[in-house]
Amino acid sequence: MAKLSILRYPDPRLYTVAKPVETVDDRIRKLVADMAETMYAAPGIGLAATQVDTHLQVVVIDTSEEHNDLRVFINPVIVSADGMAIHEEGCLSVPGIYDKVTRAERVTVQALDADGKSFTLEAEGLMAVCVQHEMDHLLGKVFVQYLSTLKQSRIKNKLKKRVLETM
Ligand code: GNR
Ligand code: NI
Repeated sequence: MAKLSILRYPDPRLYTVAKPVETVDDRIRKLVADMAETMYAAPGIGLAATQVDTHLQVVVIDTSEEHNDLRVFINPVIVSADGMAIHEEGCLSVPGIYDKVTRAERVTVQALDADGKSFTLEAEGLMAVCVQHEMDHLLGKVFVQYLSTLKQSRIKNKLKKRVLETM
C-alpha cells in the first residue's frame, strides 16, 4: 500500500469529471487500498479518487468510530433521494474549513464493490452526507462551491496565506 498526496482546493484538477471504471481489476483494487490508507492516515471519513488526482469513479468511505467498516463505491449512482438536511461539512482538500451544506436527507446508492459486484445501499445521517460529498468530487465539485462567492474567496485567501506561512 502507499499513501497518496491529496490535492488542495482551489487546485484546478479538483474540477475534473471522473470517468467510469470499465473493469474492476487489480489496478483498481490497488487504487482502493491506497485510497483507504490515505483516508485513514489523514484522518478522514471518505475520499474520492479525484482528490488523489485519479479521475476514475472510485470512492472509499468509513464513517465508523473504530475505523473498521470500509465501504468501496465504484461507478456509484444515486437511484433515489428524499428529504433535506443541513450538516456541517469539511473536506481533506480544504483543510481547516467547515461550513453548513444542505443535501438530501436519505439517498439510495447503487455501485460496484471491490470485487466488481453490484450492491445497493440505503444511506442516512453521516453516511448520506458523505456519499453525496464524495460523488460531488467525482463530478468535479468541492463543497465550498455551495457557499457564497464571498465565502469562497475568503476561503481561497485563507488557504493561500497558510501556504505562504509554511514557506
Ligand atoms: O473527512 C471528512 N469529513 C466530512 C465531514 C462532514 C462532511 C463530509 C466529510 S468528507 C471528509 C473527507 C473528504 O474530504 N472527502 O472527500
Ligand atoms: Ni472532500
